[in-house]
Amino acid sequence: MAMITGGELLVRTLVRAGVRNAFGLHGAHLETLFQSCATHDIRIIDMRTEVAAGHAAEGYARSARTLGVAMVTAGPGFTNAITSIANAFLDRTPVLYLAGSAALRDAETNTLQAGIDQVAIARPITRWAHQITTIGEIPRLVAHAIRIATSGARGPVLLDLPMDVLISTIDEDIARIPGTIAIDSPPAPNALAIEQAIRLLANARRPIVMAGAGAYWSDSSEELRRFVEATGVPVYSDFQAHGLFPSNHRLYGGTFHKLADLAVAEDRPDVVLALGVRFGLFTLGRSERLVPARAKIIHVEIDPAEIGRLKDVAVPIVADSRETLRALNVAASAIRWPELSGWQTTIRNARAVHHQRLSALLLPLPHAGEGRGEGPLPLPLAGEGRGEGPSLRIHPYHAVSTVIDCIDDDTIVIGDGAESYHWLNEVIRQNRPGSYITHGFLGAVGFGLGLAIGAQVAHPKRRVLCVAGDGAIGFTLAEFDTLVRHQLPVVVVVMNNRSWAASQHFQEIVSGADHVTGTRLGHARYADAAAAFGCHAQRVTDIGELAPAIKAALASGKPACLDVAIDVAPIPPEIELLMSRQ
Ligand SMILES: Cc1ncc(C[n+]2csc(CCOP(=O)(O)OP(=O)(O)O)c2C)c(N)n1
Repeated sequence: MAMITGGELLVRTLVRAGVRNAFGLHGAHLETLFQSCATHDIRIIDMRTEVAAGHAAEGYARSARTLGVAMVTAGPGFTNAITSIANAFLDRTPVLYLAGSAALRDAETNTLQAGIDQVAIARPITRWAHQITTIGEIPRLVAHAIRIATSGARGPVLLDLPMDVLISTIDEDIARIPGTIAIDSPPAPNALAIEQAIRLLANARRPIVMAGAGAYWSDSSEELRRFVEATGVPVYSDFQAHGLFPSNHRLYGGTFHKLADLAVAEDRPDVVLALGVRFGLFTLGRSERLVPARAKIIHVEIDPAEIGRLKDVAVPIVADSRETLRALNVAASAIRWPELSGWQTTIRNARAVHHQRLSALLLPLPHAGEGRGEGPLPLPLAGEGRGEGPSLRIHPYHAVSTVIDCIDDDTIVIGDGAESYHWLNEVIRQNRPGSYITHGFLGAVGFGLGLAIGAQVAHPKRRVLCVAGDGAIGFTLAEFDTLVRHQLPVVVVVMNNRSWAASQHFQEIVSGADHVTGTRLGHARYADAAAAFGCHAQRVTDIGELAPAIKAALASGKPACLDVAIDVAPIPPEIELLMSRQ
């Protein structure tokens, strides 16, 4: 007979569930967890703020398609993690948040880091939140939390762990850990619905597949490719499903927003197979700019509440995307599929025209001071243009194109900021799923460095590159220290336009160019800040320096920061589309 602590029992349950890494920031309330993680070789990536630790757990979960774990201490540790919990909730990312809390016996004593009901706060932004009050129940409740987080419509769960429960002890022979923790049993579609779907698709003249986050989480790349090869139906994807279908495939149309390029009525989709798509922000809400009202929708979604939310659905299928594709592939093989080459050419042409329009933006190169709202700034940029008249700043499209041209297919790209990531959306191309992680429904600026840390821990052999606005990177600057301490060679590209550009442009459009207020940033030297933490760092002021700088950053094998002088004037096409939506 051996006695073990609640913390030890919890960590043994995590080990049984296959957890190898966790992200957190210490507090006395978590001490047993930290000690037992060390005993069991669960690596804790100790970070500089809980908000980034939460985002790192999200980045880990999203890039590895698995459970992420974040450990945050009682009170302020928990409250700092709220943005991440909300982000994971809206994007359905499976993260287990383990939050310390005051000892149960200290209830209502005005004790340290207590007095707030963490479970009540977490409940509306988790799939399940619960306080564990008895040591013997730890394995059962941890297993329950993990099952909820990782199955069905996934999402975050929170366990509130009172300090006296974690430090109390139990005979290890009594504390049984469940044999089965995660469930792998994705729901299959109904046979009649598959028949209806196949009939609609086979009779369509302009069918498309829209692949959403559900298609990514159900790991449907192979089945999707088989379906497209058998039927010739072109594919669009949202950001979470980016790379699920190769970006360079002749039947790939682009991200959902590119559907807006199919402007002529007779060139728009008539049947849509929406795989794991949640209609809303990324399909332009109620607007018909992307999916016309008369298009017949076959909507495959694991959560029935998503079906019919914004669009009438011809064939509802409440099931897993991969299981549905499997059934569609069986049915598709018995059918002669119509010739779709005209429709495929329309989509390819739309893609080419979009690309040409963007390329034209770079000729001639715009100058700082000529662009909308840039205006003369009171101080010259440090190390640049001092007393030499206006400096040339780099067009954001030129910058992101150069960045993408310098990385290989295997690189995981994180998009943060606002306009920065909208520009990135225009050029990102990938052949592997889970390799582009960017904003979801919460739109939480500042989450990029945390996400990048999680992705790099999940994929130590792959390169991770984070593109962030200067506003965004400021949220978690101290995480450059985490990169250095944990030897995570993430390359960060700061799109330094000395502005919260999306906010500034919004003001210019809505309130007028003379009413820009509270949205400019100063002359911060992000490369110097990162260098002070021990990163490889370089300031880039000329487009010709950018590619060599990226290559040098990658070759350094160290965490790196490139601070790139970006022209604030250009507005990304996606923002124009969002601003003009009906
Ligand atoms: C946490 C958070 N605070 C504020 C906002 C509102 N907001 C949306 S876009 C934006 C500007 C982002 O600026 P920056 O990170 O510099 O990126 P840029 O637009 O310049 O590429 C802000 C402040 C937000 N979405 N999230």
